[in-house]
Amino acid sequence: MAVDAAVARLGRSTVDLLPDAARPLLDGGVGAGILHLGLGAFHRAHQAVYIEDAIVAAGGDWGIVGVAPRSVDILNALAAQDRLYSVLTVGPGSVRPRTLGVHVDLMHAAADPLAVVARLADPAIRMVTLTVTEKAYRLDPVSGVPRIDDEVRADVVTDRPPRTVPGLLARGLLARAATGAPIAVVSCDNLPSNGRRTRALLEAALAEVPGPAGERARAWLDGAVSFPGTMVDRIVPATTDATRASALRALGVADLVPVAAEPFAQWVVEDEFPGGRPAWEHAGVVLTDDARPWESLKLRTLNGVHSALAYLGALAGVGPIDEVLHLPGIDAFLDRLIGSDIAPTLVPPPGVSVEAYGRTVRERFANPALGYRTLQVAMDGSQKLPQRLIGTLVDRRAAGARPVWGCLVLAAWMRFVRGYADDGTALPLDDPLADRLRGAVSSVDDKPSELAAALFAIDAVFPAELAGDDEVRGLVEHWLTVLARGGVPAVLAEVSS
Ligand code: CS2
Repeated sequence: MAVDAAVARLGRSTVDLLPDAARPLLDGGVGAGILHLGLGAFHRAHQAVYIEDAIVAAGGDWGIVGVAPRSVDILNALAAQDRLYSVLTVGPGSVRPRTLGVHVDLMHAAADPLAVVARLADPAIRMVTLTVTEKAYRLDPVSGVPRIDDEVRADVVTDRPPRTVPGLLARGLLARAATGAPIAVVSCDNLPSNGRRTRALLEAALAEVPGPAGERARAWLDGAVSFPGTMVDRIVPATTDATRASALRALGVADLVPVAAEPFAQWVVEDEFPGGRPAWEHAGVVLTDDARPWESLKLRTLNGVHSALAYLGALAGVGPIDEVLHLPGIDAFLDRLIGSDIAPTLVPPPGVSVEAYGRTVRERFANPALGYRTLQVAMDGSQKLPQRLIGTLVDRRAAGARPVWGCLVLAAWMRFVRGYADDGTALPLDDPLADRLRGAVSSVDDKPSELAAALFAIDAVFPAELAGDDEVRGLVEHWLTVLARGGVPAVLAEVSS
């Protein structure tokens, strides 16, 4: 959307034009305390809101230094708006706008990584938060073990400006170790045990650093750096022109970087912050000493079901996630997927039932105002499926069960990777392993057993025990056969029969 010259643009000088309920709650006088990496929509509608709410409730210099790792578009737009943007909370027929003003500074890591490294060493910064997506951690997706490849190693052991996220963080921590100031590194990405994995990643990166500087950094990391695990949850679709038009209607001024989000939000955080933290107990954050039961519940149920809807929907030619829920038979399928395959693998947090959680999740997905696209959820499947689905399948097999419905989801992903919807329309494959995945399927003919064999052979996605499991192979081939014969309607008809 171009900015119409006749329409005022959101900024500190135009806040008086906003409806009262949408005026920023902070006036910009807050000091920086958090450096956040990843300025995407999710961060702006999730952590930023909780951080701002805590500052509004109880004060504290916890303003956010927002760092864009690569793309500069959001950063430039935010800068032109005095770092203000709106969050539109959307429900069926309702839009509630709010203007956030918690970002106190902006930086572009790709343009000046060394400035970010220096900022990480600034003792005023007492927390780093991350929304960089699964792939940026460069973990082995199957085992979750860090992979320190040549690029990360060069980032850490040379003086060159770092190019990778692990390299940037490790260099920042190295610089900070020299000051001795404590800090918390908080992953807000959808990875299991995200805190523990981030710690393992940075330990592995710093293990590359030779000499006394390396030794000092490792000892400091051990004693003064925490990696609290978190479960983050809010459905936040990518911003589109429709979001910008809706922001203009709701605000009366133009916002080029608004975010639309569902009413529900949840943040469960392990309460381990050696440099202090915002007063999140006043902002609705659940503080705990172990976030893992929440993480597994959310990853396997919410994200697992989201991916199931994404692949089935994309194959059926459905754009928005909420419309996938209208496919005949989908309810029966989700009941079985959650009840028979997912729930038995989980030990949910006290007082929470997986089935009830699953029902809430389905109601949230049904929100027609969100317009979340199946293709958005479908992207990066090789990085997402291990924690969303494959872990569930492995656990069910270890318990001697046949995960029939989970295997249907796997078959849908395989057919999605093959690249065509049920009606023959080409489907894009947006995935860091796209070349490998497409390469594997391009040479096989359409026989389900060959398609399955080609993809199960990719050890960056499938653990050996699953790839070599004839029972699982048989179930996946069965569903691929039904998909080839009659597409998604045939599969869903068989579920209910
Ligand atoms: C989604 C998530 O795009 C996706 O992969 O499953 O972004 C999901 O909307 C969030 O995790 C909800 O908290």
